[in-house]
Amino acid sequence: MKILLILLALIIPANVFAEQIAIVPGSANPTTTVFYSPSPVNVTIGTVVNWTNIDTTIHTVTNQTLGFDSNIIFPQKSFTHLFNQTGSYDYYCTLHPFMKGQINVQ
Ligand SMILES: [Cu+2]
Repeated sequence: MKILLILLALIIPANVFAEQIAIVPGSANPTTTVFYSPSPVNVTIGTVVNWTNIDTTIHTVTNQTLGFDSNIIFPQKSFTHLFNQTGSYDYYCTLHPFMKGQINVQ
């Protein structure tokens, strides 16, 4: 049993890929050109995407088909989502609908 747990501990982190996306300062301003950075992003199945809000106001990361929804992300807080199906996922901020991003899972 101990050996099995040790093996799992060794295997699981190796299969989890992580992608970092920043919600950039000034995103609440519609004249800003970049809201989520980077975007679009291409990732492989099994990637955990982590969005961190480095702006000074609240935002969300919401999939248009409600596949995922961060709810309110306060400044300096983050939201993660595991992508385990291929597809192109558009998302936006429900508070500032002009803020749009895209994740492509291959
Ligand atoms: Cu927002």
